Amino acid sequence: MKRLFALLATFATVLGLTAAFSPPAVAATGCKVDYTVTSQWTGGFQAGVKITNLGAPVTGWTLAFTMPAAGQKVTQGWNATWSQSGSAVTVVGVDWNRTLATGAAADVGFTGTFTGANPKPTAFTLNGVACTGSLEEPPPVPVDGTPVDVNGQLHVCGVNLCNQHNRPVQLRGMSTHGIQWFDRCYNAASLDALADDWKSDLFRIAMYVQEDGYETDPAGFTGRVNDLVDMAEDRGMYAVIDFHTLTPGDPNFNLERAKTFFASVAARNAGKKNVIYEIANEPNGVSWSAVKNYAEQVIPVIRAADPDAVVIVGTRGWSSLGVSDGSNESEVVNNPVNASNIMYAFHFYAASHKDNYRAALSRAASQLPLFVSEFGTVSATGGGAMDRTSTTAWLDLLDQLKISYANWTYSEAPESSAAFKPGTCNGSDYGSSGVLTESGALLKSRISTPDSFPTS
Ligand code: IDC
Repeated sequence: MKRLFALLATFATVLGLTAAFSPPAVAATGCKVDYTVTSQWTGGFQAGVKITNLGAPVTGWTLAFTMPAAGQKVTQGWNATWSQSGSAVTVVGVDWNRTLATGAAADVGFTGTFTGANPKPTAFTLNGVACTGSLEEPPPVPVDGTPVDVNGQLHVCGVNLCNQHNRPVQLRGMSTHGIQWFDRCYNAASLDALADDWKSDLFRIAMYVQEDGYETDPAGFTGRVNDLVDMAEDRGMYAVIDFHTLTPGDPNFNLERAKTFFASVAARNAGKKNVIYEIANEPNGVSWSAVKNYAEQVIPVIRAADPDAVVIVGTRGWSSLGVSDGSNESEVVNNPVNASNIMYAFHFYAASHKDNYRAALSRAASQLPLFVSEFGTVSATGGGAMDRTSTTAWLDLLDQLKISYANWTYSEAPESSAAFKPGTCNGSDYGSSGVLTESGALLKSRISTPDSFPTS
């Protein structure tokens, strides 16, 4: 017997089959791969790979595939451990997605480079079994309950926003305009429409500090923010309390106001599960170290009153992770805010901010927890033509990376970033095609698709 084994082993080695004598990988009897290039630019691209296990449940998986063209290289992957040797790419599931029941899927993705052509990869295998499955995708099963019912208290886990089941979630929703100007747009009917018709998961409350905002009436604005938090909570939506600093761009200008404001709203809302604090909308004209210093003074004030809420920290260059100031995410990666359970804001305006911003977000997404707490479909002025192509590329990327977002604005402001036509807020219709702008119609179509929040 021993002799036979040795003989077989020798024979196998000659044939290059030593792996046959290793402990068997957990077998899958079938699989399906959906490969989608979500965005492509000169010499670079981003792709999503959805792996569906059609075989027996697996407790660990390795996806392998071949890059057909010589210049195709994976530069950065996410939601798995990625490696490449020549044309062979290997993708190994990580802690939270390595178990796949029959029919379950894992979403992974990567950014890559290419020279010349960028053909679709071939020869996908899952644990060594060819992925030839072509079962129709079942439509996502809408879960019962509101976003807050299903997800409960959120927290940051790794680079993701996670729900009460410790699973990554993406929240999709809308931001108010400045509540000092468009308060009339936030009432029972508009919040009902946002929750029921738009099926929004979150509502960002943009409380400007200057420009006739908070500084003119701290008690009044604090009260109004709290009322809007309650209105969101009543409808099962998350509320982002946005301390909307903009001009001046150094958040330290408002440090004392921020401490006063957040001490108050954090104490008042500590018992709620739906509140996320955003401490500085868009730092600009200021160094990252100054923003970090501000954050490290404001976050403890929030934690003292509300220890478990997620906090979003603005980033340099109008929350572009420094990109709009000629820097990039490395200044944050190398010098992160000294606090836990925080995310970093990334803002973009689709007609102004394109491939290099998408590339920065893609790189940063595997290293930093990111939250797109504001973006527009138009130019950074809030006006100009809607850029459908760029907006779609952005939203596909955010969906792929499970990055939460809020769109500027759920308002009737006379500018193309607003979702409603002027005059809408005099009425009670906040959802039909007659009241929506081009941007509003696009956002409603994106936000209202079923959520697929993990429930266990
Ligand atoms: C814009 C509003 C506009 C207002 C202006 C000044 O759309 O009506 O006059 O602010 O307050 C941001 C800011 C956000 C801007 C928006 C569009 O966070 O306050 O709103 N924008 O310019 N960053 C990038 C773009």
